[in-house]
Amino acid sequence: MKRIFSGVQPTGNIHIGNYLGALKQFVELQDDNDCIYCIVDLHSITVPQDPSKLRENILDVAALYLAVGLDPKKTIIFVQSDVPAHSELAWILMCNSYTGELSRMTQYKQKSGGRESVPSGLFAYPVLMAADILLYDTDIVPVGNDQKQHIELTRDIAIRINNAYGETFVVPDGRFLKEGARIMSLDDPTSKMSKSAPNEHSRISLLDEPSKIKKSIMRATTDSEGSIRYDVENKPGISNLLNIYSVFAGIPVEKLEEQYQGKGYGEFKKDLVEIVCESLAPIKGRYNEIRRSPELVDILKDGAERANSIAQKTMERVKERFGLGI
Ligand code: ATP
Ligand code: LTN
Repeated sequence: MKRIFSGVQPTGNIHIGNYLGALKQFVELQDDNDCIYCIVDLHSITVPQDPSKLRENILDVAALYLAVGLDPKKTIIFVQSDVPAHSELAWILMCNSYTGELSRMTQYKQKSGGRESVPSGLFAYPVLMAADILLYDTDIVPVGNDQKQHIELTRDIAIRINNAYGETFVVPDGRFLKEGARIMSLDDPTSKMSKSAPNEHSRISLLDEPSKIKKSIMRATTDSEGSIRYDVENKPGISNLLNIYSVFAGIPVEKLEEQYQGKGYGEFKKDLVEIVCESLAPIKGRYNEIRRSPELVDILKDGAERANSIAQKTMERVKERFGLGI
């Protein structure tokens, strides 16, 4: 049994990129592994959040975790700030990471660019992520491609501390899906689909209405060539749609290319609308049921208790290695 850990920020608009890159893997892994899935609220406050909205967003993600198929009997589901050891370990890791390596993180460069003042938390964000992972002796971290650099940093910090203080942390590996790892924006297929992009038609959120999904897909940027062919460099729009189709329908991209040979973008997009709507409808149905259920908070409380007891053990070990406390 491998230990699996991953997290999603409670920042609203969970989209099919988050689903295909991360959540879908979470579900696949839960039967044969020891899985812990977190709602990383401390990460979300690296940019300002409305407090009452944040709490709602936390419950939204928790309900979505369950709606996509996570089973709280098989996995631990909890909120990051309910386990104080995340912040505690992050400090210790911060003392063992360098400003040089943190300033090379592309997500930091993108998120801090153009700001007059940059919160230190935004800079330290990947160290908190490393703490999340190392706290649970994680073997595997299922994430989208955009997190590759953060996983590398986590490994570097773990190896560095193991070398300096003796075996302290398990060195984790990332797990990235071939097709869903990087779903691109529908209006600009050269940038990744994102929760925060201003154009709502750039993404498909898991709870979107079918009419909105139809509009977003029918408007999606393609090219003028007219043939349905996978070629990321020259045809990023169609390649992205082929990827989305392939993962939702479980049909390899090559098969889809054959199936749509000689057919137009309109027909392809219409079929894609149907596949996406059909796949998301049951998730939405379950979400509506779970979100209102009082059981949701109980699941998170139970998850936090179980996570806390694992985290405490790691902290004892870490403090002992570092000579901290009495
Ligand atoms: P966004 O950039 O959309 O605001 P995020 O990556 O900052 O989202 P999270 O909600 O924490 O924030 O991401 C959850 C998971 O979804 C992560 O594993 C991330 O790698 C993955 N993910 C995010 N966007 C995509 C995408 N476009 N394609 C595939 N995976 C993605
Ligand atoms: N940084 C990630 C979210 C995240 C995470 C984690 C993912 C925070 N802590 C631990 C995996 C493991 C993001 O922005 N998507």
